[in-house]
Amino acid sequence: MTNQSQFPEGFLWGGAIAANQAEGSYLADGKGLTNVDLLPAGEKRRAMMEGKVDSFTLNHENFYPSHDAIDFYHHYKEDIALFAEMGFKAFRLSISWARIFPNGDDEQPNEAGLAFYDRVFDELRKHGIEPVVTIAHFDVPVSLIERFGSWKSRKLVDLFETYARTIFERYQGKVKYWMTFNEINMLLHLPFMGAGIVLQEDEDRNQALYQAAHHQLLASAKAVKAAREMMPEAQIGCMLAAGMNYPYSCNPEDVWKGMDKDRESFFFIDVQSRGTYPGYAKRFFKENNIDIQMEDGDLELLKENTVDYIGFSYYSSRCASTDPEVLKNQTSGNVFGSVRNPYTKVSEWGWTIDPKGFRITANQLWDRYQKPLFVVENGLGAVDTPETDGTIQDDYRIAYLRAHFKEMLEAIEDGVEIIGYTSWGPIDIVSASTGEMKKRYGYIYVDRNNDGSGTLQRSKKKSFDWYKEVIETNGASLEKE
Ligand code: BGP
Repeated sequence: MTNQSQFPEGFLWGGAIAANQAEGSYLADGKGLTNVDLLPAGEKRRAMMEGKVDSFTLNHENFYPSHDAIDFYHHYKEDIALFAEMGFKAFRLSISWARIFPNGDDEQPNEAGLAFYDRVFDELRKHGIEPVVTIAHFDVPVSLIERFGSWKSRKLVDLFETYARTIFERYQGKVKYWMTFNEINMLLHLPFMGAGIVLQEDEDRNQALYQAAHHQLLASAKAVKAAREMMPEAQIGCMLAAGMNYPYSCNPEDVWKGMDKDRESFFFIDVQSRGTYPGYAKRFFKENNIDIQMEDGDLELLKENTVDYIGFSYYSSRCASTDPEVLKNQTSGNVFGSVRNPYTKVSEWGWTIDPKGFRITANQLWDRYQKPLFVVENGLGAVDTPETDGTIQDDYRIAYLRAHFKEMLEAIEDGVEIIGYTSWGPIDIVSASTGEMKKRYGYIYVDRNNDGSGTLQRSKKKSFDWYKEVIETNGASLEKE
């Protein structure tokens, strides 16, 4: 790092959560049930997230972590005050579709749901914190899944547009930064968790998923169009689960495989940001007998309504190999498994830790799209054990974040335009992939355990003051460490 390196003025430091992982109150004030509310903790979770779902009713033998989560629904004032104390400039949260339209297609929006987010946005504004809103962070009203098959159906495109227009109308003036679908590429990996899609055993998986992807891409473009019409000041982006696939070796076969794997994710952003279906996708569709049903005007809609910025999450880089021996050695990392990289460490959950990969990925996205980037998720999921005096000495988290911040600064020095950074789970929340509370990302500890026990009391970890200083000095404090 050079002496001159610094984060741009007005850099949006903050944190990010999702409705279903934080709010709890899963049926309060008229909210409808969502796909995520059906995901139990424990062994059954994974298969359901992947699309193997045989019932849409709750089973009282299961524990469902989203139902109460950390009760942000009632603790939001206290939590936002703590974020303000850390000096947050931005806070990313999602709106739960089913709080606004409990069945997804109700005649009228649910006023109590709308009023909740009004209260949250007003509280953020009171503290000078810019809300960054994800319109859909994985959740779909169950009613739409049961009646239409969720995003497999084109019906959802217009219903999503109505939902988006409703919240734009209500919150314009309060919210400037919007994002359409969280980690849109998750649809290919965890279709039920990511998009409410159930797959039958005899169903052509690719056909179903890419048709659903087309519907989400249309819905995203319609939301962009509506945002432009209704809120000329707004910035609306897409959101990618990012992390480059390195070729495991310089064997050209491995290099090609890495590129191919990256394109599996870039496909979505290529459409959302460049506005056209890329040639490699058309070839993939042809070779796999995928026939995307389109209507007149679809391609124009996509072309004319591209995003303003690229939001992305970065937790891990990945490795691609064609060598069967190498392929045996796998590791996880934000859901997408990958060959284990011998040069990097992994977290307690097996996620690759690769700060340099953050710089590489940011450069890769910038080179490809030439649009401002917004890092809307990054962080370390770890077990935190309170000391006897109740303090939490999370030096491992500080080390992870420090290394990533330094690489983010390098990317900025490389010329990459990054407008902000919201770390994942600034307050401990439920893990999306495992449903655990034990996998913690926060600067703020929440006394809640995997089985739902605990007082929900909030307390500051060591990283709280550390992040506060980073924000206060706009990153200059990193120089002295
Ligand atoms: C991303 C999701 C988040 C979040 C994060 C961490 O995929 O957008 O919702 O949870 O990953 O994952 P986990 O909670 O499984 O540790």
